[in-house]
Amino acid sequence: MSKIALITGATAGIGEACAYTFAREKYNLILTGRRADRLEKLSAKLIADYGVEVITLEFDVRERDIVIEKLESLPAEWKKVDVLINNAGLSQGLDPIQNGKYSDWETMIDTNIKGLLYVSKVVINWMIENKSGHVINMGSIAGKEIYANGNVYCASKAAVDFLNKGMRVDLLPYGIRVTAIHPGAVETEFSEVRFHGDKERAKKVYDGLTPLVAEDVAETIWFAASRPAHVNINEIVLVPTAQANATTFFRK
Ligand code: NDP
Ligand code: 8X3
Repeated sequence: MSKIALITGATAGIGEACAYTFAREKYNLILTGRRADRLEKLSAKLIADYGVEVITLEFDVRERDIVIEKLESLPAEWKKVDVLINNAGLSQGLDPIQNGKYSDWETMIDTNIKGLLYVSKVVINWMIENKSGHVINMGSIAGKEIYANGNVYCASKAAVDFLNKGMRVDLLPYGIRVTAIHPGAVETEFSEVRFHGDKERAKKVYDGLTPLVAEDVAETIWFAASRPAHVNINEIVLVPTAQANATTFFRK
């Protein structure tokens, strides 16, 4: 019986790259996101290219009741999730705290913290029942160090860091593995989303350096997921070679 991975935010960037990586490794997949058209295209390609089984679930992780309803609607055999990748997340805005937009703050907190919790609670209870599982939480270098104007995004990822540590303690008796992945700059749709669709401004984030690509992060996640059952990778921080920490970049 193939293993199952549930990936949130699989319609783009790191989540989509994880879908390809885990399909290559013959995992059956539950892929989630808000853009149903992208989920359908991705699912068709993975089925055709890798011969895996895929279920897509369209939902917004902020909508608690819908998250629970959609996940609980899965057939019993699909609730035997081996790996949960809590990847859905975003940044909105890059403003000093006194100018921050309430709507940006709420979107980040509701998605990155509360959405991650809603999905986790459901899937963790299945893992407890199944007596195994691995939760992989997408943090960020932004949750390890603060940078100017990063305030609420950084705080939301610091919360993920601590939720990761909390899950690790609470799930210890159940043999469930818990890992956080904390990347630096990865060129995806992330900066475009942060700057509300301003592609020019988004591009400048990666000017003069070679950023990570989504596949770099997906392979790191696969490394953590593919360790022997007695090994837990607590966390990994990965950055482009041209990035020393959250604030220091070498640009040519
Ligand atoms: P992308 O913008 O390319 O992808 C984000 C994914 O999250 C999309 O699939 C999107 O799907 C999903 N998503 C966002 N909001 C919601 C929501 N409310 N409900 C459901 N799904 C949602 O960015 P990345 O791939 O770069 O980001 C993935 C994760 O990695 C995020 O948690 C991000 O914070 C983190 N990260 C990114 C870094 C980077 O530099 N890019 C570095 C460190 C961490 P859809 O819009 O279809 O719902
Ligand atoms: C994304 C990386 O440094 O842009 O989490 O916040 S950063």
